[in-house]
Amino acid sequence: MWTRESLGQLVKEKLSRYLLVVVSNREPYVHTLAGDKITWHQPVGGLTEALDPVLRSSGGTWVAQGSGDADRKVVDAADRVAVPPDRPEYTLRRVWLTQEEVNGYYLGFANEGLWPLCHTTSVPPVFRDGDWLTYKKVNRIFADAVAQEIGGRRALVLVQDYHFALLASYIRAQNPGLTIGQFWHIPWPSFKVLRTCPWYGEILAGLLGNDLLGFHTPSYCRNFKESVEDAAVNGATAVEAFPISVDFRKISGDAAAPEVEREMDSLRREFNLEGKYVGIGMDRLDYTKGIPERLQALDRFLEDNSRYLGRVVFIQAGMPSRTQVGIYEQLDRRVDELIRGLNQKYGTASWQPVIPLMRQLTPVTLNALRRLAHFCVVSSLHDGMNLVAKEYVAARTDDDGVLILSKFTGAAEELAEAVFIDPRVIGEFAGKIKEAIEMPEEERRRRMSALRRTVAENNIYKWGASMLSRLAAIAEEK
Ligand code: GDG
Repeated sequence: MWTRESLGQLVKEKLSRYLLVVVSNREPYVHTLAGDKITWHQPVGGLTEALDPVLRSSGGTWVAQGSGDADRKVVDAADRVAVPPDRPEYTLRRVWLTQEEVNGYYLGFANEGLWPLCHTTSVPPVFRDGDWLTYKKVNRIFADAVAQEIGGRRALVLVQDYHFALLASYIRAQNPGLTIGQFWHIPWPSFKVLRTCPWYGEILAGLLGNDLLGFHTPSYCRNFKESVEDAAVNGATAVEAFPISVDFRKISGDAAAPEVEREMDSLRREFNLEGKYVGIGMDRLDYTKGIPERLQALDRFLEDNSRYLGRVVFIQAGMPSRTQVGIYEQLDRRVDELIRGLNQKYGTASWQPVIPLMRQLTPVTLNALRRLAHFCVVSSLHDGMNLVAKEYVAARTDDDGVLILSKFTGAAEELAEAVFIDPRVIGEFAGKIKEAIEMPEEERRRRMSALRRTVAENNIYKWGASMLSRLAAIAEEK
């Protein structure tokens, strides 16, 4: 079983001759001003949760966009700061972008173009030439920062995600001998869908600048290889599946802490949860996560099963995200309306079926919610992996709780003992909520222990170790 220690060992044995450079849009630590004091936090999102433990084991440099209002105050003359700020283990190199650059590259091309292109939902991608030019420009800015960090050293570069489709080829143009890998955290579409992007040829060629390209599942790898074939572009990139995961041991340990139990008590009191069946949904507010569908299924469940009125409470937690993009604003409003509608339709003076918790929650509260929940709903319409599902499993040290999981998540390929749903088939989905609530204890325990074994073994350190050993092996062959 891979652990933080064994990954650290692997890094020492195989990577000590190299500087490890990770590149992502979002930084793993953000510094902000609170009055005249500087504070810091780790932002929400699967990517940071997944990669910080890897760099903390390996040391090295993480290159990312500076986004906090105190970020510039804490960097040195070369825009570097040691992190984690309270116990430095590696270097964060911040890249500064103008608002116009962020609009075109991040909000525009990455989030209004590539995100909907790669996720098959009903939201169409928007492709503006101006956004594309800015995306290329920002990929060049990051390539220059990476080159500066590396200098003349031997390095392994690990690029993250769809914000940097062109980065590997730009880095390679400056430094042909480097070993570069990239992990694409979202699905890869079929060629029929991909070619609706006017610049798909350049995107494929850019990604083929990598020595190694990772996706969560074999089916995304297949889609990519077929795209390369159908588009008749060439490259010698190894394309392989590396299913991402969570720090199972840490979450299990943290979830069992006494302060989590105190928080569970206080949530029980605050929301009157005693004696109720508690369900949770816990997502970044994104249209790919199937949140309206989940609320509709809950509505149908209550409509069909009136004996559960007053006995089930669903807590929808999670942060609004990408709020500058119009479609996200619309989603926030729709979720809000659906929740209000449900509470008006069924609520009484002493009971509301849905409790919205749309604010930044601490890890203690998140773990308390996971432990309180008889069932957790992950209803994505399409999701590269989904870490929420794995975190729920990791927190259930009591071997209890039911995971209701959309079959359109990468996680569904690993978590075989979940209760599977097609989130668009509302009647069936409602039936699965009932099934989860009524599942006999013995079956819940059998399923949860099996899920826990899977996530314990296929943890974040295994993900990091497999990608890094592949990359190191490629570097050795050069
Ligand atoms: C992308 C891919 C892939 C959520 N709400 C709060 C909060 N969270 C945390 C969760 C989890 C993370 O955010 C979300 O991770 P996901 O994997 O579910 O989803 P994306 O953000 O869409 O991530 C996804 C992932 O990349 C990794 O490759 O799995 O498929 O779409 O860790 O717990 N955390 C806090 N407050 C919240 O309100 N603190």
